[in-house]
Amino acid sequence: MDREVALQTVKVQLTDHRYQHTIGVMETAIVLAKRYGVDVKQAELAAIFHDYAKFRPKDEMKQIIIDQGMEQLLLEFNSELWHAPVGAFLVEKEVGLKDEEILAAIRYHTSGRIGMSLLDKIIYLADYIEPGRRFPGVDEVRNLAKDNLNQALIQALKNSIQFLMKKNQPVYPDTIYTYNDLVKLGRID
Ligand code: DGI
Ligand code: FE
Ligand code: FE
Repeated sequence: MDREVALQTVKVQLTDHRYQHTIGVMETAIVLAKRYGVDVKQAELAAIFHDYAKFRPKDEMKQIIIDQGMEQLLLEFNSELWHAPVGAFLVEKEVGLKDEEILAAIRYHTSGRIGMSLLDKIIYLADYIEPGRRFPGVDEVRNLAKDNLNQALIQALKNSIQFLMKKNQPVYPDTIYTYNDLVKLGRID
């Protein structure tokens, strides 16, 4: 799918602010894809559609999670987590995009997953470090992303988990599993 067609398709689903974020994620994902040898077209499309379902009503997302037999545990956690798997479903159904690797990167862009693909990692990180993001610790992750994708990801996950814990919020298990998976990967023993 052509970039301009994809952008027009997603623009009507989003607020202006979220569309600008999407452009930032796309540009960042392309830089990371070139740096780490990932297909640039896949990174571009996954980035463009990653927040496709962000503004769907909660009731609609909940029904999709139930009807499609998605992980029901999602329903017990923050509804902010829902737009990722629901987005992957809707991008296939409504946009007709069928590339499973792109759909997986969309599906796991909020929670992460054990065994993240390079494309998953690039979308997760691009979402976290795109130029519009301003929060404590983001510059450290931006710098790490220049030469160590896994270290950057570990730092981003650590920040997110700490952020949730500081607010006494529950942490979705997959986010912790992803963190553990990557930390174990880096161990020598
Ligand atoms: O959709 P975006 O705002 O661009 O970013 P995102 O898809 O990474 O969504 C992150 C939001 O999800 C953020 O407000 C924190 C919230 N959240 C709630 N519980 C969890 C969580 N994020 C993660 N990774 N894990 C959680 O358990
Ligand atoms: Fe998102
Ligand atoms: Fe996003």
